Amino acid sequence: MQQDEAHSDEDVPYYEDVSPGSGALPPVAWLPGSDARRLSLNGTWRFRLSPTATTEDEGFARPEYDDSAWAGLAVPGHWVLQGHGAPAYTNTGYPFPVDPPRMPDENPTGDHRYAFELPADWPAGATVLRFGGVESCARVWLNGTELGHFKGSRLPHEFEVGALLRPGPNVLAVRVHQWSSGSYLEDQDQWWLPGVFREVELRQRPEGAVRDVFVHAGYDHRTGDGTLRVDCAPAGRVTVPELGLDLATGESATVPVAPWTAETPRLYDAELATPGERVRLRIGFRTVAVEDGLLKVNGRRLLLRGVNRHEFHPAHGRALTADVMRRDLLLMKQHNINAVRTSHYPPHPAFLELCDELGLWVVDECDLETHGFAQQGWRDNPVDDERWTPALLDRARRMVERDKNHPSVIMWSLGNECGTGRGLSAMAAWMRERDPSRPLHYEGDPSCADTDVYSRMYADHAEVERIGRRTEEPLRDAALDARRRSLPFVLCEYAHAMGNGPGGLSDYQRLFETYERCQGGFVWEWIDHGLRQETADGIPYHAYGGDFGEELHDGNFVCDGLVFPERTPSPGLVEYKKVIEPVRIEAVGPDTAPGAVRVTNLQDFADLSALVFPWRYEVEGRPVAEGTLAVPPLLPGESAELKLPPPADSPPVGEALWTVRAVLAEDTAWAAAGHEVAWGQLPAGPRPVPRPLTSAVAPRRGEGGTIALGPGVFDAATGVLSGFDGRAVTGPRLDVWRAPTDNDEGAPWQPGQRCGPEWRRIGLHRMRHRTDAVVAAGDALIVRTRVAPAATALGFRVVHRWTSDGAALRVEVAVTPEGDWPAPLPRLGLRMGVDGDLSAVRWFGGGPGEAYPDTSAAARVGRWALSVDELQTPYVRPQENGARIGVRWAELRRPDGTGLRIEGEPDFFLTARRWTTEELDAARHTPDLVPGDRVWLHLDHAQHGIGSQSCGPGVLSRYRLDAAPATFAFTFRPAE
Ligand code: IPT
Repeated sequence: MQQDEAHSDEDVPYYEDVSPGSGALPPVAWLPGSDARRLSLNGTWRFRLSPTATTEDEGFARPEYDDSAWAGLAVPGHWVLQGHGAPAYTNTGYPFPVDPPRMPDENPTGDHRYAFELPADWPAGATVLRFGGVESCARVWLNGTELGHFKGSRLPHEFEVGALLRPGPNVLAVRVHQWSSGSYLEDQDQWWLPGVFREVELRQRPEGAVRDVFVHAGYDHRTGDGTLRVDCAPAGRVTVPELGLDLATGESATVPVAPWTAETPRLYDAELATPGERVRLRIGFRTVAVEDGLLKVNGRRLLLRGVNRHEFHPAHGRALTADVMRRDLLLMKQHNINAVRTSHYPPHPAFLELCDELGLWVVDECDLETHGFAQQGWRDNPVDDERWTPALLDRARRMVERDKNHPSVIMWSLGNECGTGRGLSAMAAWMRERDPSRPLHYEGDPSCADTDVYSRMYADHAEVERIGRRTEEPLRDAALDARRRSLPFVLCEYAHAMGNGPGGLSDYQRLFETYERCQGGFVWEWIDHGLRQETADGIPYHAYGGDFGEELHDGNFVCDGLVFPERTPSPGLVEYKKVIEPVRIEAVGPDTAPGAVRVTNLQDFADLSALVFPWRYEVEGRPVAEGTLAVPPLLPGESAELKLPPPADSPPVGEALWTVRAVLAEDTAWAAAGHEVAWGQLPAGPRPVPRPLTSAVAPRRGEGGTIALGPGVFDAATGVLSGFDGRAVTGPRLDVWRAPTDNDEGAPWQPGQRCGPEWRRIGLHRMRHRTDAVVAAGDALIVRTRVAPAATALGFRVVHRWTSDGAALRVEVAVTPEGDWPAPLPRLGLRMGVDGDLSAVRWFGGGPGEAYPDTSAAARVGRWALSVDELQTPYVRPQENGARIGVRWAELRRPDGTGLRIEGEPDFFLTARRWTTEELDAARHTPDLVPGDRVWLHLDHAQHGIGSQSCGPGVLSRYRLDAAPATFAFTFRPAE
């Protein structure tokens, strides 16, 4: 067959060639504060979508083209979120055939036009047209003249347009292809969202204006001096009034300064003046170094309490406003987070400005991921193919040049999950040369040949411990191994926050605090990427992969954040806040009556003078006394032991606890005075043993095949409680099933047993109950049952021993597993249905939020009150949720105040909801959960831990719920 010349490899169209683009200006620093004119081109543009890229009609770029039939489109924005086409989610698989750099004919292409008026007084001369970010390839015309094209979605691109601008009306035309060669480099785990999603603007460039500036501001912790040098083209002067500095660019000055750290984000206002422009700079003095095997800033080891942050908004995708960025950062600071990895691309530059201002350590990551090539053993990986190196270098340059002046950026990251190769090494070499002041990060190369820190994702606790001891498995190459073993260690991703979880955070934190090499990490990830949708009847919910009819998708793997899509904190964030608290408050002395508290400053730079320490003494959750603890302004790493005043009521009547909190003494940029940073609780005496219920009445035969015992009525045939205090109840019966969480389900590639699938295989979701005996034995009613799934000999023998004092009813439950259980149990407890109007819950125990065995750090003992509805955690994909831990007693009341009180021996997990576990398990989205006429209560003696197996290690052995004999009891009373 003749080769068709028009389709030879050499002839690929611009959007498929491997070049980074054509016609754009070299990348420079982002300089928001300038006295040169700017004109925003954001607004409602005109838009037309074509299904393919091969549209020949370029006439649309002509100013006079009639676009009146086109739709309106908000820019910045993604067209797929504005009614044109649909978003699509894949994790690692490319949603197009892997044949780099080619793309299928179906390549949605959006033609954009924007007519704008240039102000009459806009100065003649140079003007730059700046695109903050366009996914994935844009070809640009101004007033009919083509400027060029570019790829590199989350990177800025600028064109010189001064000669093309005209006073009055101008027309900008942009053709955007959803798919391009660049898409092969942008295989990040997120929605594919084409469009002009960051701002577009004109920047006037006066004669003698700043072309580029590089601020070098180091800090010498030995002398307390900062050294400033500002390199600029063209030359000019820099003034820093607060430091009395006035120096030429290129010249350096050393003066005493207050350093910049994430804890103390001290910025100095400065001005750079060149012949044509005045630019505001905000200078933070700090020095980053890898020294003595540690990552240090200003001479001190850092502990990174980080998150991975994608740019995401549930309605606008990656088009974020400054308010949304600020909201993220305020939430992070308020939850003790001190570091962000900008996974997996440079964020909007305004975000970094905010990081400078509010104080966060930033790992700025390049817009590069080629994960889909892993499926073919990295064959044809662009990262190891010289033809792609210019594109890779272009991405490295665009990031470093744009972001080089931010004190918050302490490391450059080459990208994410792109294997290894010559292109990556070339990027690293260029970055080192251009900016030797920042260490390099990249996780995907185990040899660490190009990096300055050893970084891993999802390593389990045991491995992190080995790394901490520097006894990890060696690399085959001895020299590389020795080098890697000398590097500091970070977990660039850990604790997969998908659905309920992550579990095991405290256990990681203990390792980071024990081994200096382990310098913390970044939870995966900050936010659930659920897209805001409505059902046909207007019920809001969040969509995930597959909800837009994608033929290939990865479901709800895109919802794995510490905040829900609308940026409300999930229990995982509350847990993380407690685990990473920068001050530790703990008991010293005997467990039951410590009497003294140890306060430790876990910060790296600041003393404790910004905090005050209120305490409170509570009995049965009721405040009895309070005051303020005088804590000295401890330096980082220091601790002090302080006595608490002796309780006035000793011995207390009930369970007595001290709660000591660390709160902000004064307003800060990120939270108001009084904001709680850390807390600790100490018992003030032994926990009282619940009063035994004296059985005073005996079971007797009732009417219609029932047995009565005190306030309880039982079905004589099954022995199941059917009434309590004159109201119908269902159960309680033994229950071991929970609606598997994402972490229970586990990811197929994770090692170890995946609980969810195993539980279903055993049949825990379809247990059968058999009654073996319902007998009176003195004052007690004994009910023996066997609870087991079909097709197996596995099961549980259960003995219920019911007694009553006439007013209350107590059941003692003894459970004996039968058979060789191949998996842990989801839960072990009783399930019971009660009246649906028992909707107000009060309890004394752990709260106020959800907690499971390995997610319980944030649960504090107190008296809490929430409605049944408020007890639910609205995970984007419904799953087990809402347990309250360590519950001593709980009361459920009707609006008229009557209700039911449940006391546990020992304390228990309480879960209450308006649907059954089976309904919860079947639900795919929140609107699938429809309240029934019952409240279903789970009174659990135990729960299996949560772990992080949706993309990490499973439940640690100490949090496993293995099938084993157990006894526990509950007392039911009418609420008083
Ligand atoms: C890791 C990715 O880096 C991240 O983008 C995200 O996909 C995360 O996993 C899971 O949510 S890669 C994984 C295969 C370990």
